[in-house]
Amino acid sequence: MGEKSRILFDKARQYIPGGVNSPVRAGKAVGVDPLFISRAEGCFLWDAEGDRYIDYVCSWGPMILGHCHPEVVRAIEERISKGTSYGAPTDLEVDMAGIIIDMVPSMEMVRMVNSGTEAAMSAIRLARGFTGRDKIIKFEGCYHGHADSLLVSAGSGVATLGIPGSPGVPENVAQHTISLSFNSLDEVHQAFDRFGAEIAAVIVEPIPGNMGVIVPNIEFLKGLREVTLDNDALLIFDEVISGFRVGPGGAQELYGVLPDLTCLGKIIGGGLPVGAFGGRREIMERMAPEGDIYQAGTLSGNPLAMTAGLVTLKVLRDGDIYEELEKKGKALFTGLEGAARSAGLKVVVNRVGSMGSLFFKEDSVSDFASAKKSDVEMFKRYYSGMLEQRIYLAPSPFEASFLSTAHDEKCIQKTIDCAAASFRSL
Ligand code: KE4
Repeated sequence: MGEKSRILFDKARQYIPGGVNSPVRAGKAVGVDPLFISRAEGCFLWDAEGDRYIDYVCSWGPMILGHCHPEVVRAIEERISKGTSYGAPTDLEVDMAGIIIDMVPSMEMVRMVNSGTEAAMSAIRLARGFTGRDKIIKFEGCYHGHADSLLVSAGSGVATLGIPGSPGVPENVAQHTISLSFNSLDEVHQAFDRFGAEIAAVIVEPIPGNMGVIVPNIEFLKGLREVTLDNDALLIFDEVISGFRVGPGGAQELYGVLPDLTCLGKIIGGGLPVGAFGGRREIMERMAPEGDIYQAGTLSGNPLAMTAGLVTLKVLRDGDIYEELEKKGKALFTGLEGAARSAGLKVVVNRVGSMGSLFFKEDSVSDFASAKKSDVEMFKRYYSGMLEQRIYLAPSPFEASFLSTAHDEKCIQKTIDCAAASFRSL
């Protein structure tokens, strides 16, 4: 870490808990203090020292077109002269809702919010209000933001009631959440056998990105659709990461499984704060002011954020960038896997399109239990080795790396070469 970042971090810790406005940025999972970033362009970040890094965090997913995409920048520059926020509806929100509904197969109506947390929290409240039921099922290792109902760890046994995942989450809130193993349909059936008529919804990241990337068993996703339909419960896909990342219609289009509600975020803001939730019309019409289920937001549908998001989604809709991202994702992760094997290391690489993770582990990683068995200490050494060579990875073994359209062959090859050097030093 450079001197300027160190000074800034020392000062930040006096004013901000942990010196950061979101915990994972502090780098505790890898034992490395954070770089303070001064600017970004394309696939590059520059830290406070002015050193340039190849960026695979991409703001945790949003920057699929790279930083400072010219069309996005130009659109924001033009829009800002019209004001930043009105607290009143604009044509931009109509256009944004329209393009999201066009692109996401299950969407008939959508409500804009300001974060993925808000999207998931609102979708849960809507599911509970619509079904009149209180319990929800989530999966260990899946993260849906920090709303109380979703900061819950698994109970003692399969299909038992959840326990608070953080101080401040009341027991009586956690007990409405059942946390099961991803990719395990048996556990889901056991939970429905036990609590069926009380379960409002199942919420799942169809392609988990918060335990590292897990490639879903498609039969698992199809099974979730079936069991929720059989029990009059709703299926909620949290596509805050996978939405518009793995294809124009997200994981639901890729795998052909249509949920009742979808949570979105990250990419739809083009780097500005945006979330959204939506789905079947008969469900969404229960939202105030049309219906009786309340949710609100001062800056929801903010004109600048809509501008950045609209331009981003139009480029994704009208360009043929997903084939390019698939090629780049495959080149990078195949290269990393080959470099690790050449260094005699056993690694598991999980990838879907331009999102992927590398685990230091011999056999597969298909859920949180297997992800946690990977060698985290070795990941820390790999992470530091890459950072020293100015490759900026997510500071946790349980996060995804992302490519953008701005990552070119030269950067990808440099990254593979740096990884080879890092692997040899492990
Ligand atoms: P936000 O409230 O951070 O916008 O979104 C919450 C959220 C919801 N659903 C999924 C699938 C998510 O991945 C997230 C947020 N992702 C984390 C890291 N993977 C954001 C990084 C952070 O927490 O600082």
